[in-house]
Amino acid sequence: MHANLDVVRQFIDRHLAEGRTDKVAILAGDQAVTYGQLAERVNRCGNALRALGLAPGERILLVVKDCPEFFYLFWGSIKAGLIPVPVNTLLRAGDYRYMVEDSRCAAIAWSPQYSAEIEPALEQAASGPAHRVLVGGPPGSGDSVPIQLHELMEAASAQLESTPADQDDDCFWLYSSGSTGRPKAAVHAHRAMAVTSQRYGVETLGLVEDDVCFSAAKLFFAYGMGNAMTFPLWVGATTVLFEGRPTPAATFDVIARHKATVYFGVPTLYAAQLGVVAEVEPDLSSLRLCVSAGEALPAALYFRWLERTGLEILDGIGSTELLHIFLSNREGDVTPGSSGRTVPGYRARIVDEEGMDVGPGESGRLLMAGQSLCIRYHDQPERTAAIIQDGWIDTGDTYREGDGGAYVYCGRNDDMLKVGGIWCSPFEIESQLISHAKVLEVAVVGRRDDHDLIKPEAWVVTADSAEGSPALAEELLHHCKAGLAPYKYPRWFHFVDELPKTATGKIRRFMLRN
Ligand code: 3UK
Repeated sequence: MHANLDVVRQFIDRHLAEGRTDKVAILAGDQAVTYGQLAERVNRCGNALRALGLAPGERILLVVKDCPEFFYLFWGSIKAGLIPVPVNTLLRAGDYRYMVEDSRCAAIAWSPQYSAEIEPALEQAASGPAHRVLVGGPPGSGDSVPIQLHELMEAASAQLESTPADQDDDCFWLYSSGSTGRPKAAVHAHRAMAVTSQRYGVETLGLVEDDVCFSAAKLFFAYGMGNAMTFPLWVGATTVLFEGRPTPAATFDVIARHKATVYFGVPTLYAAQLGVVAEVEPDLSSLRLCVSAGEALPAALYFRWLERTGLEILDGIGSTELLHIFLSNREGDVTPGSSGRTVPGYRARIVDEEGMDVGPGESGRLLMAGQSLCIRYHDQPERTAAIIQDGWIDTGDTYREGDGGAYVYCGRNDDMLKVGGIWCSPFEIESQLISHAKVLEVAVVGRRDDHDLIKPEAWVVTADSAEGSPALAEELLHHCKAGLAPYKYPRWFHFVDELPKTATGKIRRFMLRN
C-alpha cells in the first residue's frame, strides 16, 4: 500500500534536485560536508556494507562518535536495506556484549576511542558479529582486522538505489534502559523520522533552511539524532557536530564559532553554563532558539537563563519510544516549570491506576499516542504488550494539566533516574556497589542538587564492620566509575548501620529520599 517510502530521498537525495548540492550539510571541526558529498558518501557506504555480504534486515551496531561518518553509516545502512542500531558510546564492555548478543547484529562499526570497551565485548560475546568496521583512526594494512570504513568506501561505487520499504517496515533501533533488567531495543518504522521532523522540528520549533543546529546531546540519543541529524536534513539546514565532551565552555565555543541559530541542551548543562557565563562571556548573538529536554527544566533555571542571555529555553518532553518531543513549550508562549502542550499530531491522556481519565488538574500516568511511536521492543512481546496498547504508550511519567493547559511533570512511576538527561538505574549502581568487598547492603536513590536536578545518592551499610569514612567513599566512587558508564556514580555517600525496611525485608526507598 505504502511501498517505496524512501527516507533517504526525503532527508538527503531530494536536496540535490532542489539545488542544495553545494550547500553545507555538516560542519565538524574544520571539516565541511556538502549535501552533494553527503549523498555520494552515503551511497558509497551503503555499497561498502553490501559488499561485505550483509543481507537486508540484518543489524549493524554503531558505536560511533559525533562525526560525518555517523551519517554515512546510518543512511547508507538504511539505503542498503540494513537496520542501523546507534548505541550510547559511554557504556562499558558488559553493556556492549549484551547489545551484540541481544541484537544478533551481523556487523559492528566503532570509533577507535571505544576499542578498549568494544574489543573485550566482542571477545566475550557468545556469538560475535561477522563483520568489524573501524571508523577513522590510523590506516590499516590490507588484511587488517577490523576493516577500515574509509578503505571500504573508497573501493565502493558512488551509485546506489534505495532498497524499497513500506512506511511501517522496521527502519532502525534505539536501546532504552529500564529500571530492572537489561536495556530494550525500541524498533522504529520508516515513517518515524519524518513525523518527528515535521511535527516537532517544523511545526513546533519552526526550523528553516537557514538554521544552523547544534546539539550538546550526542547523535546516538534519540534527542540528539533529531536535533543534529534528522531535523536539519529535513529542512535542508546545516548541522554542527562536536565530538568532544560537551563542557559549558566547549559548548559556548561551538555556538560562537559556527554561529549556531538553534541550540539543544539538557538542564544539567544549562545549569553548568550559567555557572561560567559571567567568566566566559560567550557570544550567543547568533542564537534564536534554545531547547531543553531529557529531564524537567526547573523554572529557576529558565528565568536565570532568560535574564543572562535574553533567550527563552523551550522545555519539551520526549522519549526513545516516541523518538522525539511530544509535549513542548513554544516560542513566546512558555509556562516556566512545565513541559508545555502537545506537539501537533500527538494525543495525551492522564489516567489513574484503573486507566480512567483523571479529573481536571489531578495528577496521573501520562499516556501518549502519535505516529512516531515505535512498533515494538525487539524480542520482548510481554514488555511491548504491557507498555503499548492500541497505539497508546504508558510513558512511565506522572503528570498533571496546569491551569493554563500546560502539562506539569510530577515524577516517575518507577525508580529510574534521569541524570544529566540520561537514564540511570539505581539498581545497576547498587549491584556495582554490592560487588565491592566492603559493602554489605546499599540503596541508591535520587536526590535534588542545588539546581533542583536529580543526582544519585548512596546509603551504604559496610561489611565486616569496615568503617565508613571519606576514604572509603572515595574507594567506592572509583569502584563505580571503573565498572559503570561514567555518569552513573553516586554524588553523595552516607554510611549507616542499617537501611529502613518493610516487614518482608524490602528497602523502603521513599524513607531515604529527600
Ligand atoms: C524523561 C523528561 C521531564 C521522562 C528524549 C527528547 O529523554 C528522552 O528520551 P529517553 O528515552 O527518556 C524519556 C524519559 O525522560 N524526560 C525527558 N524529557 C523530559 N521529564 N521533562 C522533560 N522535558 O521521564 C521521559 O519518559 O532517554 C528527550 C527527545 C527525544 C528523547 N528520546
